[in-house]
This record gives sequence, structure tokens and C-alpha cells, in this order.
Amino acid sequence: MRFFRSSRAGVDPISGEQARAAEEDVRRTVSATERTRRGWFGRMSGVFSRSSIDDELWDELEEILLGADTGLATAEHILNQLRERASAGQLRDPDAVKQALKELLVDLLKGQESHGGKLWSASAGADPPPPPAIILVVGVNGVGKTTSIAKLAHKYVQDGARVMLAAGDTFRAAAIDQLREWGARVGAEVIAQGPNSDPGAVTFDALTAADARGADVLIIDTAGRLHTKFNLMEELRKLRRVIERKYPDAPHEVLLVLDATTGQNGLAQARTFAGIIGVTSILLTKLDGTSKGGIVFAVTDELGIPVRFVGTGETVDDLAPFVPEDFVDALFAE
Ligand SMILES: Nc1nc2c(ncn2[C@@H]2O[C@H](COP(=O)(O)OP(=O)(O)OP(=O)(O)O)[C@@H](O)[C@H]2O)c(=O)[nH]1
Ligand SMILES: [Mg+2]
Repeated sequence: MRFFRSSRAGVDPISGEQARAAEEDVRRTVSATERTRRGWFGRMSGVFSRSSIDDELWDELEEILLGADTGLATAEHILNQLRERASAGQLRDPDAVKQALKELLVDLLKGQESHGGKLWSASAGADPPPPPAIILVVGVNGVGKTTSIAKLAHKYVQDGARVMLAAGDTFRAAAIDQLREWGARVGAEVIAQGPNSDPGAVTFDALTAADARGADVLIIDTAGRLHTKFNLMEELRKLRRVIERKYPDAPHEVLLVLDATTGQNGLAQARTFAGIIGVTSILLTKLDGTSKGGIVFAVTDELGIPVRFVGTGETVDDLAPFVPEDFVDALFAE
């Protein structure tokens, strides 16, 4: 299984088809960051076209970073490092600041790469877990969990994996149908029970089925829940225990889906979900619909959770692996 290796992840594509897939992923990322780039990083060129490094440059840079929702702590963190290097005489002109900023942003994102769950670590060369690989998908209402599960399943199926989906969102009847429809479209079997059934029971069934039928990947959908609702968050803990009882090593990934358009609130969501059930990676949706893509930096810098995927639109192909260099390059593209 490819686990979405990209050429930039340090693994050379071994076939022309994979090379083309990696190129297509970059194209999606560039296209999805269009608004963020125009909205504020676009203003960067103005900042760096001045003739020397002065106070206004730092002020404008701070304003731009904050405007893109990097958050205050992360903006300060970045600016302090740049300022220090400028005072030490390492950055002589605005263009040098720009290059240093790009490098810093990439480093910041790459610093967390190894902190992901077992599954994405597999793409970095570590041994993948024995199948079934179990991915628990969580997040607040409407962020794009179910659609993203379909996109992920589609990628895995394309990679030749046998994929199963568990309809753990039993709260709404429509949610079960939605997952069934996606499953049929992407070629993944869906394990479901009736509306209002116990998500723990559905998950248990799905684990048994995945085992019995030799699934490579099991992705578990869950109901959207506000991170501030204690009972619903407790339910997730219970779900996790159901999984751990059958597979002590699992879930191999707890994927938190965040909606990029919610900006800083996403940070609060990530903090709570991480505290309650542990989050190994983030999938950031709707990057195509926001000028606030800077949330990527805040989440990585402040919470140390790596972003693994970005949602770049509403079709099943609109998912790209998150590659720090490609993302930063896309932000600074002229
Ligand atoms: N533009 C865009 N829309 C997206 C993306 N991901 C999801 N959506 C849309 O977001 C809406 C909600 O998606 P769902 O997958 O149903 O969200 P959910 O988190 O499962 O929602 P609940 O189960 O109700 O909590 C749908 O209209 C999706 O098409 C994306 O990357 N870009
Ligand atoms: Mg859903």
C-alpha cells in the first residue's frame, strides 16, 4: 500500500503513474491555497519589496500572519526568530527575510512530521501495523468527516487495499445512508446498524467483520460533536476502549477533521479532542474555501499535531497529502 507517499516525502515514486499522482497532488494544493495566497500571503510581496529591513516590515509581517490565523503565539514565535537572525546580521535585506521565513515555516511544519500515528509513519519508512489498519475519524459537526472518509477510502482502494467503513454516526439516519452511498461509489464495504444504535456496538461489529474478511483498512466514522459537550466526548473515549479491547495497538490513527474556514476555533477544537481521546493527525478540509490557511501553522506549532491531508474541494478526488514544502511554496507562489 502506498500510504500516499509523495515524491517530496523522501520516497522516489517508483512508477510514472505515481509520479503523475504526486504532481496532481501538488496541483491540488496550489489550487486550494489560492485564496490564502491572494488574501494575505499575496500581501507579502509588498512587505518584501521595500528597500531595507525596518520596523514597518516587522509590523506588516505580524499583521499578515495574524490575519491569516496563524494565531498570536505562533506569529510571535516566527517573528522573534526572524528578528534575532536579522539583529545577528544573518539577514541583510528583505529578500533574505523572505527566504528565512519560508524555511522557518517549512521547518515548523516538518518538526511534527514524526509525531503522527502509526499509519502515516509507515509512509516514512517505519513498519506499518499488521492489517487491519484502524483509523478513527473525529471532529465537530459538519467539518467534512464523512466526505473525507470517502476520499481517503477512495485513495486506499486505488492503492489496491481492501477497505471497510464503519457507520459510527448513528445519530442521524441520513448519516448512515450518506456513508453507504459513498461506500458503494468508492468500492468500500460499509458496516452499519440502524439509526440510534450504539456506536460502540457498530464499531465492535466492524472490527469483527474487518478481521473475518481480511480488510486492510477500517475507517470508522463518528457523529459530529461539539468539543464542549462532555457526554459526547465521553462517548468517544468509550469507542476508543472498544477498539483497544480487540486490538490493543489500535486505533493506529485518530484523525481529527478540522474545517479550515473556522480559523482559530479549530485550535480550541483540536486542543480538546487531543486531551480527551488523543489525536495523531489532522485532516484539514475546505482549504479551497478560505483565506485563513495559516491555521495549519497554529495547530502544528501550538499542539504539535501534524497535518497529514488537506481537503481541496467537494469531489472524491479532492484530497491531497499535506507536504510542508509544497504548501509553503504554494503560499509564496508569485
Ligand atoms: N469546498 C469543500 N467542501 C468540503 C470539503 N470537505 C467537505 N466538504 C463539504 O462539507 C459539507 C459537510 O461534509 P460532511 O462530510 O457531511 O461533514 P461531517 O463532518 O461528516 O458532518 P456531520 O456528520 O454532520 O458532523 C459537505 O457539503 C461537503 O461536500 C472540502 O475539502 N472542500
Ligand atoms: Mg458525517
